[in-house]
Parts: sequence; structure tokens; C-alpha cells
Amino acid sequence: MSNIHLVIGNKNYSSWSLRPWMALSMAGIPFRETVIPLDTPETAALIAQHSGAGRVPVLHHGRQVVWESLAIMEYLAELFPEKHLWPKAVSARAVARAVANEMHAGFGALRNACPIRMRPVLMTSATIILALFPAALGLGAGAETNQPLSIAVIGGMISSTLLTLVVVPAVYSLVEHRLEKHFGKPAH
Ligand SMILES: N[C@@H](CCC(=O)N[C@@H](CS)C(=O)NCC(=O)O)C(=O)O
Repeated sequence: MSNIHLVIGNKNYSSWSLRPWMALSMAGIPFRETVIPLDTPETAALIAQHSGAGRVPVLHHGRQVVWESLAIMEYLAELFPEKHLWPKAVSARAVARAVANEMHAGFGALRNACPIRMRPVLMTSATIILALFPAALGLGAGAETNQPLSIAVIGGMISSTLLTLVVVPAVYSLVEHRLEKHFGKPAH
């Protein structure tokens, strides 16, 4: 039985939790996993049993407790040097760290927009596209009028989904970045 115990949130909500979970799973390091469902009345109390920071993921290794996904990754990289969790070459390692830290500290607009809206937006779009699919293929009565209309609506759905999930948050990020450059960062 492994003495590594990883406490995470639901994998479909908590991309932070996925970081160490994926690293451990892909490196083949045995570990025990506890999933704390997020967004429930009990969430805060359950997380508090593992970390005073009130966030998941949390790693327990014997008496050692490590919170913060990047700190967990660094700890694992030191515990299991033979697994090469970071790239071996210094320059590749520098790039990997830059990317990981950039994700950690930036892209606030994208991260705020996607976890909340991704599922409902994708489900609504998929439902409409699937419902119109038979008509777009020219099946059923009134095909000659319904087919072009259905194709146009499916095209509109796909482009509006991409606009909502990718373009709008990306533009927002850029504008936010520009404003911060000119007016300074707002105090948090
Ligand atoms: N910077 C932290 C972020 C962790 C974080 O924000 N976790 C969220 C889930 S994705 C959380 O624990 N939220 C607590 C809650 O929803 O009550 C890390 O990388 O570990």
C-alpha cells in the first residue's frame, strides 16, 4: 500500500487537482486518492481536515503535508527523481517551468470563464446541433427548405460556441493585460 495520499476535487471541475493526479498516474507512482466533491455545503469542512489553505489538491506523505499543485509537483519530482517529472535537459526544463508557472499565475479570464460556462455552453450547443442534424442531411418532410436553414444554424452554433469559449475570454485577457500595463494592476 502506497503512503502517498492525494486529496483532490472532482476531476471535471478542478484542473489544479488534475496536475498532480495526472503526474502520479502517468509516472506509474502508486498512490491513494480521496475525492472531495466541490461546491457542496460540506466542501469547506472536508477540505479543512486536510489543509488550512482551504484548497485542493493536497498531498499527504507520511507526516508531510503539501498543498498547492506546483509545490506538490516539485515535491514529487524530488521524491522520485528517476521518474523525470520535469524534462531532463536544462533548457527544456526552463521552458516547462515557465509554461507551468504562466498557467498558474495568468490566464485569469480564461480560467474564470471556462469552468463555469464550459459544460452548459457545450451541452446547449451539442443539443441544438444534434437536433438539426437529420434536417441538415436532407431527411424528412420539407427537406428543400429545412436543409439550408439547418446547415446555417449549425454553422452559427459552432462559431458562436467558439466565440463564447475562446475568442471572448482571449480578447478579454488581452484587453485586461493592456489596461494593467497602462494603469497598473488592481490591488487584490
Ligand atoms: N493555486 C492552487 C489552486 C487550488 C484551487 O483553487 N482549488 C480549488 C478547486 S479547483 C478549491 O480547492 N476550491 C475550494 C472550494 O471550491 O471550496 C493550486 O494550484 O493548488
